[in-house]
Amino acid sequence: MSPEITKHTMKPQISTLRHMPTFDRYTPLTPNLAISPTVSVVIPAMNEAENLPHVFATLPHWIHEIVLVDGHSTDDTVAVARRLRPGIRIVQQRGKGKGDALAAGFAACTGDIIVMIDADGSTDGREIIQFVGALVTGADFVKGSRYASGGGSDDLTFSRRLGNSILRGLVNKIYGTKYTDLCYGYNAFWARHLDVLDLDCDGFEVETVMNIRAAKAGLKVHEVPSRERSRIHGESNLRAVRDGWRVLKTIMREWRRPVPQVRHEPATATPAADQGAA
Ligand SMILES: Nc1nc2c(ncn2[C@@H]2O[C@H](COP(=O)(O)OP(=O)(O)OP(=O)(O)O)[C@@H](O)[C@H]2O)c(=O)[nH]1
Ligand SMILES: [Mg+2]
Repeated sequence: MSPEITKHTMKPQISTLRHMPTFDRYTPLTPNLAISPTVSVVIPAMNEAENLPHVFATLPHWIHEIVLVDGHSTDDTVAVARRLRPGIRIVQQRGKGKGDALAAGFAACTGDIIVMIDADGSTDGREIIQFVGALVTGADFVKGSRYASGGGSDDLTFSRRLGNSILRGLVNKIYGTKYTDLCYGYNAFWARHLDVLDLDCDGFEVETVMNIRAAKAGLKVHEVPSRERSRIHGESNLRAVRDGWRVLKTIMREWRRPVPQVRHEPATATPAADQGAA
């Protein structure tokens, strides 16, 4: 490295330092990493009382809030959630479906970052740090991917794999994306992008809507590998043909939808705003 470059990179970045949050705003996640944004976790849950202890046991201690969206459960979902986490925020969804539940949960969040995970024990809260890590280092929207290297699924049957692969291929072709997964319930994003996502769908097409709108708006989308387990107790609410058809109609409908406007990063510098020293 030439002496000039060394000198240049050693300069303190005054403009960045000026916008750094004060020390007390940082939450340590590991001995090597502390972040200033707060993290909300949204969990849609319909009759998942038996699974909640497993799900909550994987959630990291540094989460700012858990928002559980109850889908008119007829079991003890809400009571179990309150017993396990007395500080939990419960949102009762008004309508029906996972999309409707997530929209209600997102609207109730107070964190800077929103992570969505399932309540059936299939998604592991210990992966949240990877989603958050990608966001604080530059991503706007982070997709969990079961097909990325290091990811996987115990839950995908042959027909679901085939359906997901056809629908994903269609999205990549139409919207110019390079997604390796499409219909997966583990995702995270900066809360300021909620306007871009502008959720207005009811069912399991919700992840497709989010993925397409993020791409159309030009958000920086990263994928992180994720390992999906089979649900622990209870039965799936997904109906492959019905919901696959809904996803297909969504892919076509979104094509004609106007491109949403992105809200840019505020002046407070995160590493995302760090343009580098050179
Ligand atoms: N609040 C609410 N949650 C829902 C609704 N439908 C599904 N969920 C939750 O959304 C998550 C995903 O639903 P699942 O039934 O597991 O569907 P899936 O993961 O696509 O299907 P499987 O792979 O078979 O488990 C779970 O936490 C459900 O409890 C709903 O109408 N309202
Ligand atoms: Mg599931």
